[in-house]
Amino acid sequence: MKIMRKAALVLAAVPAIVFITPVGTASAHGYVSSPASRAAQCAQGALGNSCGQARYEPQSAEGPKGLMNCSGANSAFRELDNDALPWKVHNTGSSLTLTWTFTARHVTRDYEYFINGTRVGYVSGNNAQPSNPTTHTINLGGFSGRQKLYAIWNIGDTVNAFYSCIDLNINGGGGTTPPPTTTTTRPTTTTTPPTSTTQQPPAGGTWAANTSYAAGSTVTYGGSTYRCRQAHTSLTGWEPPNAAALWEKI
Ligand SMILES: [Cu+2]
Repeated sequence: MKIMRKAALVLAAVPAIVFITPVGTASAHGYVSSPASRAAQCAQGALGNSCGQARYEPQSAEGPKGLMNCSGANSAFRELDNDALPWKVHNTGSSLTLTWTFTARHVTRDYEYFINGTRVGYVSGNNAQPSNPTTHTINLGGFSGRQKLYAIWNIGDTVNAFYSCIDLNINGGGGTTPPPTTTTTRPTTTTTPPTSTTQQPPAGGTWAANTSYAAGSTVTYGGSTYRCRQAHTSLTGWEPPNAAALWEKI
């Protein structure tokens, strides 16, 4: 009788351990909570069910360092990369204060902020644990109008980073930023034939890991051709068919 009771106790204890562990791990990370990043808006329920896992874990858009996207190329968070969703846009001047909320204060290498490929902010993490929350003020420089700010938290003791995207309207421009008008003054006397300046995306040959790809470049893989959606350095596992956030089949 005594042995039976012991066995029942052990059996009851095992599932509890099995289920508690993954939940604890999954909740551990961080995101930009203010101004509300795309993931924060998802967690607030602002986009209903169109957010995938970000609705429940805004802090978990984790991926390898060096990406330029909102999901960390993590397919459970791919909705964050969708510019067509009705993201709330935050109006700001050229100085922007952001708040990171952490559910685990990982040792931090640094924070990087990018707009359109330009790094507009950098804060060292001194390879220390950040305080929670952590606030940064960055200068958005010459950018105006509708912009997507990439906020990246680079972890100090893993290969990974956490990605947040914040949709901004800088300096009240509104709408989309018009492309800069090039005022080329041509001498009227010489009638030079127009040189054909067809912008052909650079052909990158066959896809390879550990290669830096620019947005718009093309590669072949498995007999298909793909166009790079956003600049990144490739890694094994990010083959074009596996990384829809990075590669578009053409
Ligand atoms: Cu974590």
